[in-house]
Formats: sequence, structure tokens, C-alpha cells
Amino acid sequence: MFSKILIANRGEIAVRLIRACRDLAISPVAVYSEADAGAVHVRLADEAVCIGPAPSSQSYLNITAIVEAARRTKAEAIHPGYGFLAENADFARAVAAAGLKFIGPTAAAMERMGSKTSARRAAVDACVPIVPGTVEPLNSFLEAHSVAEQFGYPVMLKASAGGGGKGMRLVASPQELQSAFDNARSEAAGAFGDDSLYLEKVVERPRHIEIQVFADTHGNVVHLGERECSIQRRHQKVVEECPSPINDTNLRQRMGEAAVKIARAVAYVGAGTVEFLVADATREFYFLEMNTRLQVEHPVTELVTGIDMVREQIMVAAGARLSFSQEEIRWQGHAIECRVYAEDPENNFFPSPGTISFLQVPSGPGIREDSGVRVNSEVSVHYDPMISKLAAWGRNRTETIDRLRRALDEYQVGGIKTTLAFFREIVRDEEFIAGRLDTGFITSFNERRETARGFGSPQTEEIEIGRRDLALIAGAIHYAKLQREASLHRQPAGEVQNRWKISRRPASVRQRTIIDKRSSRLRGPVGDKA
Ligand code: MV4
Repeated sequence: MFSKILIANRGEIAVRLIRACRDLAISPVAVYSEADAGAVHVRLADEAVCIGPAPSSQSYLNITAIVEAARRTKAEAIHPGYGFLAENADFARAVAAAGLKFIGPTAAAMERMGSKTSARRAAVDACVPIVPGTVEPLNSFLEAHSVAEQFGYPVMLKASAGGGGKGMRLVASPQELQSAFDNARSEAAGAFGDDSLYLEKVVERPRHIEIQVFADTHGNVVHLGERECSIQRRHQKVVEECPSPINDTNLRQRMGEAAVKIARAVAYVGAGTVEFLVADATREFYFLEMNTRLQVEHPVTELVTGIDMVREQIMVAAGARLSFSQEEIRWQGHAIECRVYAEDPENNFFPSPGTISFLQVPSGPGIREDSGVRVNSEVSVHYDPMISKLAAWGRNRTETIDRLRRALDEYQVGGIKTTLAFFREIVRDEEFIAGRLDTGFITSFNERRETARGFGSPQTEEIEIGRRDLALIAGAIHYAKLQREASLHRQPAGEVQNRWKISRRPASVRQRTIIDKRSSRLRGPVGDKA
């Protein structure tokens, strides 16, 4: 068993990983960028190593600095969390080359699933249904044209090196194909350095349901059931739940077996997620892609199965067998998670960086809050704006929604805008409460929201505005602007919104410092100078 693990991440997931280490009496080592010097995960770890300046490319994506930090602190393993280097095969190889254990799948499995076309090939070879479309990359526009005719419009053009909706283009008719093809290719080349595309038939208003799989190094591969992830904004999941409101035992078993077959086909090890599109009416499912990492939304599976997935990842990486068999897994109750972002839902979800001046975190029966922030935390423009996740568990979906509603109302964050108000509306939405979810949910929810607010929708009744009324309205708008400008200059001390100002520390201070918390000694500079 490991005695020390380096956490190669930040924010709420770094806190989550540190907690799992603590539960196993393993000493956690944190890494941090200069912007994160005061972060929660740095304070919770036994040791912390500064790995570079704020920009991710110079810190949390800096393979050399992270492996160096592990070597210097004598960590035996590295957990990548999610995002950053979690699915980077070069990182996994660099960790192994340094004689350390990478807590995750093999580099080969990452690469196999990182290419969406080879992932589709793996699913076909495992006799798992894929979204109808091409398996190999398209070789030309002409091929795209003939394949689209074969499958019928609308079709989806996707980047082979993409995933998660990046570089995806919906093509509704033959007239749009050429420009969509050219744009998708150049976008894929720019984003991934690989312009190859594949084509799929569009599955109309599907549910996005994913299966959690787990495999050890002794040939055991199991599934932990499904998560409903249809509520997405710009391909970013915002609300996830377990089980799916469909809650169809037969469907769970069929999708679980399909996911296990795919995991076996690529000799998968550790925690992985197989994503499917599900046609609600027919309950047919189609393989979409596989994520070779721990997912943001893993807490809803943990709440319903009682399994600590990070603990299981660490044990499997240390060579242990899975601590449960497929037959022993039980799903109890229902869990729903909301991702809390520092974004302004009243301003098109624009990022809202700044200093958190006030926090009231919910608790009580059935509530779990995974957070990476505290009062005075700096929410930076450098990183993903998710500050925490709020999950609720209940014996059934109704009780879970009741608890989530109460917790969202209790949850207060000062100093920045957050998406909390957005979720308070979602949990009161009749379609959500009825469990009528599909990938079009956010679009139709926003339409219902606009209608309820009575503007921007054709249903608003026409009202006669006379010249006098117009003058009154103009005056009110002008007065509101004056008020707003006045309040901006009256920011209470410590709550200055440092919007867009990126503070840089002088280069001279950029030393890599190991803080050994156990002896509260500050060991000297590390890294290139040491
Ligand atoms: C699709 C699809 C329908 N048909 N592919 C792929 C990445 C994932 N984040 C979304 N993806 C989808 N791929 C085919 N052939 C529907 C989705 C989809 C989606 C699409 C647009 C807007 C929101 C969506 C939410 C979930 C899934």
C-alpha cells in the first residue's frame, strides 16, 4: 500500500482525493500554481509544492514539474483527478518511467478511447451498438456527402480527436454539408492538431446516460450502474443523477453488460465511464464515447451504491482486487448533483471571477457538498469556474428533489455570482420534477423560463406604451444605471471585484517551495535551481 500520493490537480477534486488518502492513512502531497498558494487543497495536504505560474500550461499541465515534485517528496503514486492531465497518455507514461504508479488506466487504453473513431471500432468489435455512422475517419468531402445521403439528414460531423461535443457540427441538409465539413475540419485541426472527422446520424432528442465501470488487475470488471447526464449547457453537464429517472432495471443490466464488454476489450484498469445515447421511446442505446478518468459526477454513484470510488481507485492501483463483486453491488435510493459555477446566469453565464466574501454551506440529512473554496478564496480566470458540487440523496427521487431544493435555498455565496439561482429554478421546473429529460432540456427550460418572466417570447401580450410611459421607463433605466455605477465605486473593503485583472507575482519570487506541514519546516527552493 502507498504511504504517500501526489495529487496532480486543484479545487474540489484535489480536496476529494486528499480526503480519500486521509481515510487510508496515506500522506497526501499537493501541487499548486502561484495563483493557488492559499488554496484549500494546499492547506489540507501534508506537503505542498509550487509547480509554476498561474497559467495551466505552466503549472497543472506541466508534466516535468509534477513528476519532479513527486520525486522530490518521495511520493510513490500520482492521482490525476479529472481534466488537466487525467487522460494524457504521455503523462501516464512519464509517471511510470519515473518509477511511480499512475492511479488510472494504462496509456494504451487512454489512447484507444481518446480517438473517438478507434473507440467506435472497439465498441463494434465488442458487439456493442454504436450511434449509426462511420467508424473510420472520413477521407474526403465526397465520402461525407455519400455517407450522409446513405444515413439521411440530419447528420452530425464529429472530430476523431474531439469528444465532449468539441468540434461537433449538426448538418440539417445537403446544402450545409460543404461549409460544415470545412469548418469542422479547421476547428479540429486548431483544437486537437488532428483534422480527421467522422459522421453520425443524429439521434433525435436522446437521453445522455453513462455507465460507471470499474476494473482491477486480476480480471475483475464490474459496472456500478448508470448516471443521467442529459441536462447539459454547451456540452457541459450541469445536473447529473443516479439512477436515471427511466429507472429501468432491464435497461441498466443491458447497458451495464455492454459497458463491461467494452472495458474488457481494451484491458481497462481502474474507474472509467462509458457514455451512451438512449432513445427514450424505444429504450435502444448507442455507444457514444468512453472517458478514461474519474468523472466530476462520481458522487451520485457513490451516494447510491455506498462505494468510495477514489478509495477503490487507490486500492486497485496498489494491486488489490476490487472490494466488491457485481452481485454484491446494490443501488439504494436516488442522488442528484448540481455543479456550482462562478458564472452569472443573468448575464449569459459569463464567468464571475473574484474573491468569495461570504459562504453559507448547506448540510443536514442527505446533503453532500464537495467544495474547493472557502471565505476569501480567489476564484481565478485561469481555471475552470466550477467552485463546488452540491449533491442530495433520498430514498426516492421526490425526497431527493425536496432535499436538494432545501439545500440550494440554504446555499449562499457572496462576492461572486454563481449558478445557484439557476438550479433553484431547475429543481422547481415541472419537466424536471416529472423526470422528462433529454439533451434538449436546457433549451426548452430556458424557453419556459423566458415565458414565465414574460419577455422575449411571442406569447407576451402586446401592450400600448404611450409617450409619457416611454419617458418614465427611460428615466427609470437611467436612474438604475446611476445607482449601479455608484454601488460599483462603493465596493466594501476586501470585495473589490478584480474582474479580468490578473495579478502576477514578480519572477524573483517564483521559487518552488516545499512546505512540510508535519514539521512546519519550510524546505529550501526546489526544482531547476536545487
Ligand atoms: C450526439 C447527439 C445526437 N446524435 N450525436 C456528443 C458529445 C456530448 N457532450 C453531446 N453529444 C451528442 N452527440 C448524435 N449522433 C446528441 C448529443 C448531445 C447533445 C447534443 C447537443 C446539445 C446537447 C447535448 C447533450 C447531450 C448529448
